[in-house]
Amino acid sequence: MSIAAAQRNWSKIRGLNPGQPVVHYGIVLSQPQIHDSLATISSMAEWANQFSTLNFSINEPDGAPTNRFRHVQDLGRVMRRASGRLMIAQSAGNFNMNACNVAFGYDTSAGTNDGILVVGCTDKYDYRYPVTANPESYYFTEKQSNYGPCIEVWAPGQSMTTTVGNGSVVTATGTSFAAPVVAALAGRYGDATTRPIEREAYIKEAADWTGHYDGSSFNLPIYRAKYSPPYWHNIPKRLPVTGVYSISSTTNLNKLVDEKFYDGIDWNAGGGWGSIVIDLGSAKNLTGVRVMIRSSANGGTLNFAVHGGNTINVTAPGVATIPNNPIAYQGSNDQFDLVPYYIPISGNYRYVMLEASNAASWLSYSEVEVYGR
Ligand SMILES: [Ca+2]
Ligand SMILES: [Ca+2]
Repeated sequence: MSIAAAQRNWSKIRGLNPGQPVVHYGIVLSQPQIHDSLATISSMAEWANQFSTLNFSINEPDGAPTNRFRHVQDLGRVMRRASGRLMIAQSAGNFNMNACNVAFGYDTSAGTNDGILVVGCTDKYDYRYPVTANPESYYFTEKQSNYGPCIEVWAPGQSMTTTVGNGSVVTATGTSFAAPVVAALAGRYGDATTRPIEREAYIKEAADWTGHYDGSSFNLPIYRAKYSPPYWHNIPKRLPVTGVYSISSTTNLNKLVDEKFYDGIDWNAGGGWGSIVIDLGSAKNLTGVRVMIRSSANGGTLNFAVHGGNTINVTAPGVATIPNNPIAYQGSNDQFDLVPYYIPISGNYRYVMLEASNAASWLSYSEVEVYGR
């Protein structure tokens, strides 16, 4: 919290966004507690009508038998759930190992447009921080920042002055300090309507190469998070929606675009296949569709086809299709209840038709967003 929002305290403490409102959600580090807290805080954000940023300085301990933050594991899934509302900055861990083994990721890679950033930690010279002693009474001594393809951005976190529980000031090191730097930068962009993947795009566009590599077997370039004004970056934005149609079911059509992900009032196709058409009001330069699914399955095939068009065939109130014109296909086999999918698309179209076939569950969405420029 001191990194993100502290007012100057004349003891070398000052946050990146002094005075920024922060909700602190302290928890016991058990799996049920982490799971429930992530679900609760994202639902609280929805209750408050806010899209915001979540700092998450937690990862698996060294030697953990399973990485529960993998995208298909329990904690990875609840992170994906929360990413509907909150851009998550997660610490990469401090064991000098591949962060894919202890933090969020898709086995061997990070995800673009998933609203989640795993953050590596640099020293003040922008190198991956070396082995650093910490004050043992407060922190473990950290081996070295984790590395690898699940890290999307880096930030400083070595030898940070910080206050501890009794109010004294210590110097400490770790990715736990780097993640809130990114969370604070992400929090500077936009407002309470700015979507997690928009914040993620700002951070990734603004990051610059340090000229250094991580020095691991991957030897990936170190991109440093920094702030630059939003107007420098022509990132894709969520597009306003003027109408929604479906030939599958017209019940709760408006709930697809009511900015609620977790309220339990959802559009349901009434079977395994369904189609919806989204009207953007005028032709837009499209970049992607993000859809939060509901599902009765844990795993199982879910296939999407996206069509673009500039004419619509309305046959009854709320019932319409557009001519077949596929602009993207995406298959998945990692479906769970309340996880989002991002489907990249391109072209200039007013109407977007999203067809999906679910082999493992009824087909249902709690929210759909279309992005473009
Ligand atoms: Ca990401
Ligand atoms: Ca909704």
